[in-house]
Order: sequence, then structure tokens, then C-alpha cells
Amino acid sequence: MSLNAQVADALDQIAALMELTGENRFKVIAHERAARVIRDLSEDVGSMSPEELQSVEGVGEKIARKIVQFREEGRIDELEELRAKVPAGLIEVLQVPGLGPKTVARLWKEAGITSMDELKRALDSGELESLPRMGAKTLQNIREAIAFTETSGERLPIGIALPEAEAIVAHLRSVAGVRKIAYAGSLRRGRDTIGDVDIVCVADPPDPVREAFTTMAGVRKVLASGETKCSVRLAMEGGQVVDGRGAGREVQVDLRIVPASSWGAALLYFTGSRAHNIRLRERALKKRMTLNEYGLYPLDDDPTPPQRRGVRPIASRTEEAIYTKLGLPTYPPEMREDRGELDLREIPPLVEVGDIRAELHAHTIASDGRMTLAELVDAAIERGFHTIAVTDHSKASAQANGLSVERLREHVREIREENARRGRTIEVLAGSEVDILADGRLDYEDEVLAELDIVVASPHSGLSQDPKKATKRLLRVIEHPLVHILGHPTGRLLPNRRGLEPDMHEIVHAAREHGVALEINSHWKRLDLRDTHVRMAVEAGCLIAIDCDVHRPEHFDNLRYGVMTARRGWLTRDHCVNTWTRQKLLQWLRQKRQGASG
Ligand code: DGT
Ligand code: CA
Ligand code: CA
Ligand code: ZN
Repeated sequence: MSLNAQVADALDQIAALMELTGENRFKVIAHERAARVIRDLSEDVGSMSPEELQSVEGVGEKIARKIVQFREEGRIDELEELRAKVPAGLIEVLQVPGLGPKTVARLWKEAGITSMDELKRALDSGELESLPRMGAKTLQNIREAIAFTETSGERLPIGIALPEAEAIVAHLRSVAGVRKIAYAGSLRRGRDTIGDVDIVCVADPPDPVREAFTTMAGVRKVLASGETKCSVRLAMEGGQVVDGRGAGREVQVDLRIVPASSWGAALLYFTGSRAHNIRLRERALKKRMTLNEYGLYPLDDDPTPPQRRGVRPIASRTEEAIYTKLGLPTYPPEMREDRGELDLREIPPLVEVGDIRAELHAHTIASDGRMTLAELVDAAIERGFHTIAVTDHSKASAQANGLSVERLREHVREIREENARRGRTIEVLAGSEVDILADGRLDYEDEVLAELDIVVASPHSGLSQDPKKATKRLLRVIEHPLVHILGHPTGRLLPNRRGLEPDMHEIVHAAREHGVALEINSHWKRLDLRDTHVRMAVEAGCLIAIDCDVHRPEHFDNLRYGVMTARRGWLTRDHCVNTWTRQKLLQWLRQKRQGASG
């Protein structure tokens, strides 16, 4: 783990423990914020002076001091003190989604619960029932929250959750009374993994949609069915599961039914992120306004929420109206992460799916793809692309039927013929996805690579290498004059394989210097580069390729996941090679080569 990640984890722990000990809310938020900022920071906190640390947004003098102590002594006094106050087993209890710090603190102080096991035992024995203000319903919720963590465990990849959410929204849209409906939450923000699915709707009357939601196909359990919020646990082994990808998994889906006049405010609130929402509320307060899920209201001293007093909102019907009244641009959902977006005067021209005109990473039956060369080219034409690069695997990828040099040369001849046959309709490039060996050498000799139009170099093995070796390995590839694109740079697989953890700061700067494009692999299992890496690359001025790593025709549909990841990293059109004209793209591919020979 990088030092930044370690520091961020330590700060997060401080925040969690502070919540349990009933520390001031603002201190908790300050530590959470600092943790997030440091996790995303492109610079290494190990090499920053205390002054530089303090110049980081969200890091004040006190937190800077904690960071300095952590890197010098590997500990933080305050964290140790908090740990001494709180039983270690409670941390695990705190991590159960749906179990808030207030409840956990009560369980601890009033019932002496200090670990998950003790909590389960107490639930079974019925002893918690005698606690004041701990009703049967609360206890049932706690039981279900625990059962849910145990069966679902990890977060769902977006590629599983998004099609499921779209199907639910489409189903509910046709229900009587439903006037507006959309998914929100992390799904709308395009995060790579999803904790639960959030849906917001306007329905009048609300009963039909509530009924349809709680009885739809796949519902395993109805967790709540109230006036404004319904919640279900959904099994993902229904007809909506695509090639078995969600089978056996369960996901929680929340439906909020909101008044038509609050649509924009509700969508904004439930899209989040929580951190972005907090920023918006702070900004509202500075302008003597108050923001909640019902609207943006003038600030007054009345403790009753304004919507209950019939106060007329300043804005509430659309997200745009609310942002405008706050003096802000309407951020695309992917940017709403409190990663500096509130400091922008205008939104950069972020890349969109419709901007993508070329696929530069695709496989055929020559290696492990399912399409013939002609089928692949047809599929690319159907997508409206001007260029398709054929990049089958190299010989080291034996399990993927990688090509020997002889087979590669024969393949290249066929690709060139295909290209000639297609005339101006589409450019078919002869390339390779060449394996990066463990030491950073490539799987074909330079003279072979020089015969190709495009070289994508990717790591497929040796992915648990230590970070220093990984950095050296990838730098060697970036410095290789014949490489155009570094494919799925870390090799991570969601949700479990971490992949390489190179020093991304060095990687992006080298890539920028050598004119190598870093790939965002759009397959929802990869999304590698991930969003924070994209942001670093964008800040360094790197080129980025967004590719689908096509093995089957439907893989082209994964493009939207890659594009969302790109947008989360603030990638603009001009730095994305797949948005360029055919001429500009071909010129870049050739020029890099001329730079190599000259
Ligand atoms: P997830 O489900 O873990 O992938 O992440 P989200 O972002 O979908 O989070 P979730 O489902 O807990 O809540 C959906 C949105 O609702 C969240 O992004 C912001 C809003 N929200 C939920 N709880 C709070 C809260 O305590 N404070 C604020 N300000 N917003 C919240
Ligand atoms: Ca969610
Ligand atoms: Ca939720
Ligand atoms: Zn690959």
C-alpha cells in the first residue's frame, strides 16, 4: 500500500473512532475529508514539507502534524489514544452498512457489546430487548444488516449493477402514476463498484409504484415499504442477468418517492456523493440559505424544517436551478466527489460516448476472441468507428492462444488485405497486444514490433510484484520507442485482484514525456486505469486511450463504463486519442515511430 493510502486509512480510523466516542461532528468530517483528499493526491505525502502539506485543501495544521508523525514514527498519538478508549472489535461492527455510529455507540455503552460475535450472541439471547429505546424493529434491522453483510460482502461491479438498475427503472416507468424516475447514488456518478442501488421517483398516487417495486421479479425480501422510502433485497439470478455475471449475488435497492416539486433537490441529494453534498450545504449556509432533499430555502432560526412550514423554496425542481442559485455550474454526476470541482469556474469539455470514433484494442479468433476478422470489422463499422485496431495476444499468453511470430506475420498479411478490401469505409490497423514480461521486456523482438501499425503493451502475469519492481517494469515499457499504448496498466480485476501498484506519479509523467497513451480498459471487471489514476494522468497532460478490449461483439457496449471512468478523472476530448479524426490518429501512430527511427 502506498504511503498516501496508509495515511488516509489512519485518518479514516480516527474519524470512525471519534464518531464512536461522541466527538464533535465537524472534527469527524474534517478527518474524513482529509483522508479522501490524501487518498486521491497525486503527490507522495512522504516527500512534502509540513507547509506543502498544509497547502493541500482540507489539510490544516493539526492534520498536517499527524501526517508528519505517521511518516516519521509509523503511528499517530491521537489514533493510539482513541484505540485505547474503544474496544478493537467495535470497528468491525461499525463497518456493517446500515449500522450507524450512534447505534453502535449505544450497543457498546448500554449493553457492553464490544465485538461482532458478542452482538450476534446478544441478538440471539434476546437481552437487547430490555434496552430502552431499542424496539423490535430496530433489532430486526440490525439482524438484517448483519445477515446482509455476510451474504453479500463486497461491492458490486458497475457492469452488474447498472443493467439491473436500468431494467428496474424501465419496469417502474410504465407503472400507473409514475411521472419521473431515475437511478441516483454511486451508480449515477459512475463509480467502478456499487454498494446499493438508489432510485428516485415522483408518483401520484404512490401506491402502485410501491406495490410494483416490492413485488417485482427477483425480490428476496422487503426491508421497508413506507410512504417515502421502500427498500428491497434483490437476487440477481433472474432474466436480467447477462452471461451469468450476477448469478448468486444479492443487492439492496432503495426507492424514494418524492414530491414533484422536490424532484431536483431529491435527485441532487441522493446522487451525492455525501462529501459533495456536504460542500453544497456549506456553500448554501455561507449564502444564508439551507439545502436539504426537499429544496434550497432561505435561512432562518426556526428549528422546524422549512418544507414542513410551507416555506417557498428558492429552487427545488431541477438540479440546475439549485446549482445556479448557489452560483455554481451544474456538475456532471461523475464529477460530484468533492475532488476540487467546487473550485472550478466552468466545467471542462469532458469526453462523451458519442465522441469515441476508434477502438484500438480488439481480439479475433486468431487468439482468444470470438469474432472472425471480418466480423470484428463489421461490428466496428456498425458502431460508426473510423478505425479498428486488431491486437491479438502475443506468444507468452499461451492460455489465450497467443500468436507465434510466424502466425503474427500471416495475421498481419490478412489484416492488410482486409483493410484494402474495405477501402475508405474504415481503417483496419494491424497490431498486437504484446505481453509485458515480468522484467519489463516485451514478448516480441523490436524488428517484429516495427512491422506493426500499432502496439498495445499490457501486463497479464506477475501481477503481485512489489511496487518498486512494478514501477521499473512499466517505465521500461513506456520508454520503449515502439509502444503506443500501455494496456490495462495495473492488471487489476474487480472486485478482488489488486493488480500492480506502481508509483503512478512516475508512470504518468513518463507517459507524458514519451507520448505514450495510457489505457482505460472499459471492461467493467477492469476499469484500469481507475478514476483517480485518470485524474493524475489528466493533470500531468498525458494522452489517454479508452478501449473495450473487444473479445465478443457485446463488449463494445462496455464503452460507457470506460467513458464514465474517464469523466470521473476529468478527461477532456482533446487528450483522448479515440476521439481524434482518422488523420490525426494515424499521424500520431506514425510519428511516434519516426521519433523512434530518427
Ligand atoms: P454506495 O451505495 O456505497 O456505492 O454509495 P452511494 O454514494 O450511492 O451512497 P448511499 O447509497 O449511501 O447514499 C446515496 C446518496 O444519498 C449519497 O451519495 C448521498 C446521499 N446521502 C446518504 N446518506 C447521507 C448523509 O448522511 N449525508 C449526506 N449529506 N448525504 C447522504
Ligand atoms: Ca448507493
Ligand atoms: Ca442507498
Ligand atoms: Zn489484455
